[in-house]
Amino acid sequence: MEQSIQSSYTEAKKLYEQHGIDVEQVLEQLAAIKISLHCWQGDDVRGFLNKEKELSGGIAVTGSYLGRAGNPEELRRDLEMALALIPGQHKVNLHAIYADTEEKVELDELAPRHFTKWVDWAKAQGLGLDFNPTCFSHDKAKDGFTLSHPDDDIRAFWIAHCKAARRISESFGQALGQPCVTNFWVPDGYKDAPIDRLSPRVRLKESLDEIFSEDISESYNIDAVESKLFGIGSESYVVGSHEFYMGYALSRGKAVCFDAGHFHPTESISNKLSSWLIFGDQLLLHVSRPVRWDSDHVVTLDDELLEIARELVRGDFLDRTHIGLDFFDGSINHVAAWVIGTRNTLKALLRAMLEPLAKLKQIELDGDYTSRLALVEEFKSYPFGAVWDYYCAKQGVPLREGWLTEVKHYEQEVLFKR
Ligand code: RNT
Ligand code: ZN
Repeated sequence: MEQSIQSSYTEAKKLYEQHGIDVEQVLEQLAAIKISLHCWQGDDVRGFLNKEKELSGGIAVTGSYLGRAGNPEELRRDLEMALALIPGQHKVNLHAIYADTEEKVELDELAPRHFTKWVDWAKAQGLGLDFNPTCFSHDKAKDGFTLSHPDDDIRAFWIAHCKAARRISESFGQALGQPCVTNFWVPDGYKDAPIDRLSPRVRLKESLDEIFSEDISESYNIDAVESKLFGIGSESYVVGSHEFYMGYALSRGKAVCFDAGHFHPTESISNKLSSWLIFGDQLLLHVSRPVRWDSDHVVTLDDELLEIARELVRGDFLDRTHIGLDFFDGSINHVAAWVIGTRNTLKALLRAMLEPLAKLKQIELDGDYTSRLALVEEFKSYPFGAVWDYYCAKQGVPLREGWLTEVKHYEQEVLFKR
């Protein structure tokens, strides 16, 4: 390791230690965290099953940056590139439409065999896998409804797809020796104010109960449900609202997925996590960045990301939290987007771990809010960057913006030649 990295780290460590922070232990804790990289950033949420289908479900990717992955091999290669530039051991999050198969297969017929290549790859790379049924970009989701559709046959199709998804997840969990988180998000909703808000919600509840009636061990698969306030075309009403899934997950022992972009623009998820985790057991995060709407921008190291990380650290929630990313920016290099978003998420966690928690908690209990504000603000300019650099060097990944040179090289040699 470069001498200056080591000496800056040693100096920084001394400063943190003055506040009782064990930096070595913090780095061990950080190394144990797995971030789930969402495969769909790599190809603008297209997938490989129905490539000709347009993205639907009220989500949108803008931008046409060259070089997005066009097949599973390219996507895996791009993920390998990104993962080589991110410290730690992580997971990859697949959507059902990313099946790697020559077979012409419908969503309700998908099976573990259609994902064998992904599993072999994950094993070889030492990665975990997470999974999602894809309840959009499909003819049967054209009118905006899936699991809550009034038509029995359409509902049955999506129920069969979601059941298939859980079996695939189970196979991932078994093969990789770590649980696969299956996240259920459906776009169902109305553009304009509905007359009947209740019936679609009752149907969604019944569909989910049917899907979850198949017993699958939690050591292989963990189910999560993701709410949303609105989408494009479902501005007035979304069936799977926050309250719906809070009730559902609590009564059924499921995890709740909080996506940072799925609430009112001035509402933030950081303030919700502690409430959920008093009553619920597990949490899934979709770390994302809404800009004026659920725009799914690449996450930056902003106040909300830091606040989310602080909540996880301060509440000691990391053991019960699955951290997934969910953004898709088609206007920049697809690999760089993963690297920026994941490194930022890790940096936010590191910064949160490097706060004098015991001291701050005591100060707050003593009612000394002046010191609370003063310390939190001063810690913002403590040398966490020196600790981050040391961590990257120790983990064998590029320091600071050094990763960008590698991405630019990869772009010239591989991505722009596609
Ligand atoms: C949509 C949800 C959902 C999707 C992915 C592709 O608003 O956030 O998580 O982004 O399933
Ligand atoms: Zn999401």
